[in-house]
Amino acid sequence: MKTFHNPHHAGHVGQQEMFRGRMVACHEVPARLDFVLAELQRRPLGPLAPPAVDAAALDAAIARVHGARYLAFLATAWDDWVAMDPANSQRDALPSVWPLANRHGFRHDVLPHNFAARLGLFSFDSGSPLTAGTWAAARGGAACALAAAQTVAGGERSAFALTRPPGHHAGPDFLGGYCFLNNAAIAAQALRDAGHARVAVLDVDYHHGNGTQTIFYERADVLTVSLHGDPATEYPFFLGHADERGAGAGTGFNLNLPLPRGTGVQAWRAALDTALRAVGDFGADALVVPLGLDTFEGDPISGFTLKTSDYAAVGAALAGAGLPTVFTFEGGYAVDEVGTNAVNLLEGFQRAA
Ligand code: SP5
Ligand code: ZN
Repeated sequence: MKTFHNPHHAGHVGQQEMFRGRMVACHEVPARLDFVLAELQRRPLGPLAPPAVDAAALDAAIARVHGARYLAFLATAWDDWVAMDPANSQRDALPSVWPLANRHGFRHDVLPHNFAARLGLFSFDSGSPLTAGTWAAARGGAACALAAAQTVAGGERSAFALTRPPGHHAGPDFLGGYCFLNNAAIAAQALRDAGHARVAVLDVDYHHGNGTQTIFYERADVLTVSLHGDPATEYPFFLGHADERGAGAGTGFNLNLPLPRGTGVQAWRAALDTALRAVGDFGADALVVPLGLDTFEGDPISGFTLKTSDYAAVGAALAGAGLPTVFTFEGGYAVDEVGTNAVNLLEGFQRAA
């Protein structure tokens, strides 16, 4: 399979994230991608290149998923942050005030002039630092997703968008969970726009793919399925329960399979089989897999216990869907092992495909 890697990723480098009243070192670091790239050079699965997509086509693909007001915010966010105070150039931008939801009476329709307020309006956590290179890195990641979708729409069996920051927590008009643009959603929408009638998203990251769920929640043409740590105890907490089945025309086209912290490979694989049956029943003609490796037993912020030796079979099971497949790189914070785990899964897919 072709891999499109993001040459701008290292410009997004957060210093610290807020965690329970303390600032702690960021888990989502540039070395994550470098380890996957190094492992793909050791065990090649196919061509490895930066994406070559038309700038106007890229902006159009991003705008199919994210709102204009949010994109305008992101494009100038760093400059606006530094304009607040020149000393901010040495600090990450993190929000500290939020409007919650409209039902609390706070206005979402009036755009604040104050940048700190705008950052809160478009964020749902204080763990996702926005830095000098964030916009270029996020846009470069969307280019990887679009290039991967174009490759698969052009007839190849699979493609991998190797990028960071990750994407599956980002919604139509919000960032969070280390995510700014939803690469998996951009790929899914690009597949729809290229003529695939029914696209399934099967999210295997440890954390619920809340952004992707929200983007497609009222649509019947994109099935969203996620297996993840139970939001009753696990991030992102406020979405990802089993009773969320979609709304309006999308009713029945979202499936959440929450699993308790501590879940091991046997129960996780059973949930994956349930997810794959749903993809088959839906009659998908293309598949997007937001590929998080934070299900790994050694992950520092997660709670499942999959082993390095489990991932090849996971890839083979995904290949069993028999669908043209785009992978997008999401979480996975055991940095030393993330490359081996990712390539084990992708190699398992490719051997079985
Ligand atoms: C893409 C993705 O996997 N995003 C995950 C975002 C999780 N953010 C909250 C994690 C907080 C963990 N902090 C642990 C500190 C341990 N000292
Ligand atoms: Zn995750």
